[in-house]
Amino acid sequence: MVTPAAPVLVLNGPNLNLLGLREPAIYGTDTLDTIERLCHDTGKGLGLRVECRQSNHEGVLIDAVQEARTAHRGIVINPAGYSHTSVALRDALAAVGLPVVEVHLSNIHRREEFRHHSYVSGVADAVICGAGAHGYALALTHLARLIAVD
Ligand code: CA2
Repeated sequence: MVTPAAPVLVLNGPNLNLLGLREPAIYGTDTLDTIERLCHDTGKGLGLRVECRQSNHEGVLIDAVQEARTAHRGIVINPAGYSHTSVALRDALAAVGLPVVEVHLSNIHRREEFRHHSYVSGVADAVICGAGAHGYALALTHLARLIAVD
């Protein structure tokens, strides 16, 4: 029997479960559910199986990254607020040994100063920000290239 290729992980951080319900001027009107469907559809077109997870808890995100080491082929992550605070999440991503693409819906560089720095960016293979929900499709497309050359 041929073992099916492992999926890629799309990991969303704190408060992204509120997408579409508040702050549409900044984050758009798409819900997390819509974004996850976009990821599954984009993955299908790229020949990638996609698994999506969201958590509001730093430790749960870190556990998901650690588990991805053996269960997934790559990670697309929107660390949300933890981008700007979490050395622990950065350390987990640095150790995972998989291609990582960081995505942000908004252009974090056009926003408040405290959002300009992401701890995750220094360990990500690529960073996409400001493209809204489409950024996830771009991130998966790039992840597929990184996996292909691996
Ligand atoms: O632009 C992004 O994707 C962010 O990662 C979103 C984070 C923010 O802390 C980052 O600086 C940039 C916030 C996600 C919170 O999303 C909400 C959505 C609707 C209502 C309230 C929060």
